[in-house]
Amino acid sequence: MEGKTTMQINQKPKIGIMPINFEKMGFVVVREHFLRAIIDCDAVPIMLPRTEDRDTLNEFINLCDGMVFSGGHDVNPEIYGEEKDDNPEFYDDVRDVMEGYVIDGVIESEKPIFAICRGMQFLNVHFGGTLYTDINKEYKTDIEHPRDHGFHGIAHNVTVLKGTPLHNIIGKTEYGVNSFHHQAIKDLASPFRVCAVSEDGLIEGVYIPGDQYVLGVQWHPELMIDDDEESRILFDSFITACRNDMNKR
Ligand SMILES: [Mn+2]
Repeated sequence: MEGKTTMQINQKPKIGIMPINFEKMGFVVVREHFLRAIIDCDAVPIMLPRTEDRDTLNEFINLCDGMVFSGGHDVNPEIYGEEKDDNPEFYDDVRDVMEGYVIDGVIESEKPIFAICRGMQFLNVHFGGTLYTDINKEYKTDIEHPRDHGFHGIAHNVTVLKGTPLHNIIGKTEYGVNSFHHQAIKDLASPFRVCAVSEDGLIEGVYIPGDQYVLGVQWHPELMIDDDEESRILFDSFITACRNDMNKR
């Protein structure tokens, strides 16, 4: 194509995001904040289709340089041996199945993982951990974790544990976060270590030690990114890991 400007392709890391089922309207959706956060970090967001089809999911696992396991429906408690709440709208069995499959694929291919809220909870359950199905009923606390306080509002503080990747990334030991969850990690699955804890002792951040970037947070940094420096730094660290891995491949 001499004399013409060739479009540059395959320069930016491609970041997969789990879909959320919006059944009433026949849509699957992602929160727009994720798209903006990823584009702002000079990467390309790609929403996965909501499907259990393994061939399709394999294509996306291969295509993506990193994976965001985003928030969404509750994890079906039957997966960790508890009873379902009576509201079927809480759950998305297709997402539970596809997410488990994608986690295995991304772990096997050693690509970076950033898990948020439900994403972190599901990761823990997938590796054999358990959850509080409803914090309000099962955990004594004065903090309102399922709080309706707007996207940016700080609901509670977390203590970020020194020496953990999260502390290395954001460089703070006390940090204010939002909170939109009524499930929470109860028993931590064996590959994980805790990196953040809320004031009432709930696990709010986890990671897997080792070379692969696997980080989960219970809050929603994508919603705080416009006016919270640390949220931007968090996304940037994840995308940087994706870019570095991509360049090695
Ligand atoms: Mn919380």
